[in-house]
Amino acid sequence: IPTIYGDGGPLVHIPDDVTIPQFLFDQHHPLGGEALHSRSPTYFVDDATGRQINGEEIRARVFGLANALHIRWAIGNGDVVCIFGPNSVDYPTVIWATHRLGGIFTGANPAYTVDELVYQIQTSKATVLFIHPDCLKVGLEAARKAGIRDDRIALFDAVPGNPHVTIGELVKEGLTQPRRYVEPQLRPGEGKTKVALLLFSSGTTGRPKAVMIPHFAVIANCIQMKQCTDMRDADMPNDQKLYSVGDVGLGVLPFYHIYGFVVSLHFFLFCGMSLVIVSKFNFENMLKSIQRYKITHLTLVPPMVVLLCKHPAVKNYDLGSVKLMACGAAPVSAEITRQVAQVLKNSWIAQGYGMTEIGSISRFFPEADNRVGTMGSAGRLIPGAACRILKADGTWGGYNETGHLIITAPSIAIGYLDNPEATAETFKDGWIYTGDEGYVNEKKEIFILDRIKELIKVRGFQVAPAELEGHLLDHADIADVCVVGAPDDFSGELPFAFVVLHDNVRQRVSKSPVDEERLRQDILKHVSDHKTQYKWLAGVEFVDAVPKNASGKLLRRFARDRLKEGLKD
Ligand code: 4UV
Repeated sequence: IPTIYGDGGPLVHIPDDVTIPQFLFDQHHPLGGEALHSRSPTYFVDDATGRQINGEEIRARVFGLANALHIRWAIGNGDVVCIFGPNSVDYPTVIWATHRLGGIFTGANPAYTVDELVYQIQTSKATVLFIHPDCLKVGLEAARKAGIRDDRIALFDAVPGNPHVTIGELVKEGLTQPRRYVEPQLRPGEGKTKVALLLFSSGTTGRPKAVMIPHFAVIANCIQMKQCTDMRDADMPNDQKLYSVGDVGLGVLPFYHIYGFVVSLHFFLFCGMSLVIVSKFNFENMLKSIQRYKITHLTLVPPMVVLLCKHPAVKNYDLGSVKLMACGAAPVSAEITRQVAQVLKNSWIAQGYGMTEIGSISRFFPEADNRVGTMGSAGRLIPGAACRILKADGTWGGYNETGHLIITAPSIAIGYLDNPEATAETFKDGWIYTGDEGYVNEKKEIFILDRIKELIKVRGFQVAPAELEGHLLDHADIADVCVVGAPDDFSGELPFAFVVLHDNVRQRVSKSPVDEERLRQDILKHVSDHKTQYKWLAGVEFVDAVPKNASGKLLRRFARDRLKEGLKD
């Protein structure tokens, strides 16, 4: 089978007998991590307060929290700890303390509704919940419904009148007692099977599933990305290196998503960078932070890049410190790429393509005379990754041939938790069937042309059509439904529903435009009452039927074609 390999191989050694925090803080790897040991650099800066936290403090906090989690709740091998909150300087402490005990981290979107959080807690089998004060009400209600014991809830910060223990108290408790836990040591190879985190993805079809990501995958991804940039930096003078110790990254992408988790958090630290941690995205605040902290690396999603091009406030800030802007998680147009290069005049403009099931797949390899790479490309396949092209006729293609992108890398996940059927569909013989259609040119640049899986991407977030369809079918008036992504300039896509009403309802509303509009509003509300905002429907169209194949599978292309026609009828 023709296979296209990422440039810059062969890969250096990837340790397979350590956990993520052991790799970052306890080991000396030839490619990086030196800065984490040799001095006490600032790891994190709290964007809101300017508070700086250095490596020594983080290590102490991780130890204290791990000790307390063990003493209080006997957290150990395989136990799942859920974080429900935005990025914060304590967020990584919870992750690494969990890992030090052999536990597993799962992070939920802080904007989730009770139902959505209950689903994540139950699917991941979390038994401990850390809640940020901003999402206390939803967090507590979901914990009760999902069966998390009230004495296994901790808060990021104290809330007046609330009795739950805080991270600060736990850390103190753990630090004032002798070490009680024994940190599990992995056998050679065990890093590949030991799950570190459960992040959610709907894969090619169906509802969101917990992706089992092992320690080795995250470690491998950091090494792959570092090897790829080191190759280029080797010949560069110090002031032109892409990643240098002392650089400052913007930590605005959520740590509960693979992009923020591997790139902003772990990879940046591995490079010896500091991270400015932003809990709430606000565009003007972001501009202020770039200027205030002289941020050198931006890791963004397309709507943020669109704002950089179009927002009137941009001209009021000095963004000259930025030397690398990376955008990923959804497509960004060539026009926007061109425009943002005018805004960030000192910066390389990069695109990356990734997936929860693999992590980072491609990145931009800067070339001396070209700041933006090849227009329209999602970056070059990184060292260690390999790609095969499955063409529509079922045969395998080579360079420049379009087809389904089938990808492997040392960073691939193990599969979906408790879901062998979905795992078998996406993970085949060590290869991931990405559900993306595209091609790769001789420079190993990937071009994504279309998505053949069911997924909708709103501002980089996953929306599973099956989740919304299942919820819409609970509405008393709806007989059948098909949800697809409608193109949107800012968000990339927005969910749109084609709805088949029960006969009696259809007869009733077809006589009265007012009744029809009222029902449409009611359906929109049915979603907005139960789902977080980025899943809200942009519109509802009533149709007589949604086409299905003989086995009852929705033929979504009809809906997409209909949207393209502009719903003319
Ligand atoms: O599972 P997920 O939500 O994962 C992501 C991950 C994005 C990353 C991760 C690490 C990086 O270094 C980086 O640059 C980006 O989004 O959704 C996976 C699907 O999102 C679409 C594509 O359909 C994936 O299967 N997607 C992700 N990146 C791009 C993209 C892109 N650059 N262009 C087009 N589609």
